[in-house]
Amino acid sequence: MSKKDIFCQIIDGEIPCYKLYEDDDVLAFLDISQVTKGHALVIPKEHYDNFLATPQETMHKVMDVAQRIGQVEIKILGAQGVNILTNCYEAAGQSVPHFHVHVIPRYDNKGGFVLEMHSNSDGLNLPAIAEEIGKSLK
Ligand code: DGP
Repeated sequence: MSKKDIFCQIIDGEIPCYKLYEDDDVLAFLDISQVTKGHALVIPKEHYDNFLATPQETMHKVMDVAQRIGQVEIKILGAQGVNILTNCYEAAGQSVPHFHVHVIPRYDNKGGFVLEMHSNSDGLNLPAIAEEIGKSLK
């Protein structure tokens, strides 16, 4: 049998966490590596490797809790903004292979999290790219 990932161990109570919310399908807790105060993780209790591999109904339940935590962090923690993100596969920075959504409150843009997206569109054929992706979504 393959080894349980760390979030399955948290769900099963084998590893402690600072729990924020729990229902039959979803668990939310503080990320052990707080990039800003209140950095939360939201996960499905059933194991799926990442967002892309998660059935729609479960994904919606996880995102619903992520939205509510973001709203609370603005209202109660005094955050000025929130980043909500999920990494899929190692190439995108995923280190725990169990679907999880980061909810990262932002305070005047201070803290340990810098999200930088640099424009890199030189030489790209945008109509062809849109056609290639779009035709698979029909
Ligand atoms: P990612 O890089 O997107 O796969 O994020 C994984 C996050 O999980 C990372 O920010 C640190 C957090 N993490 C790893 N191990 C534990 C743990 O044992 N407890 C908690 N609360 N968080 C953990």
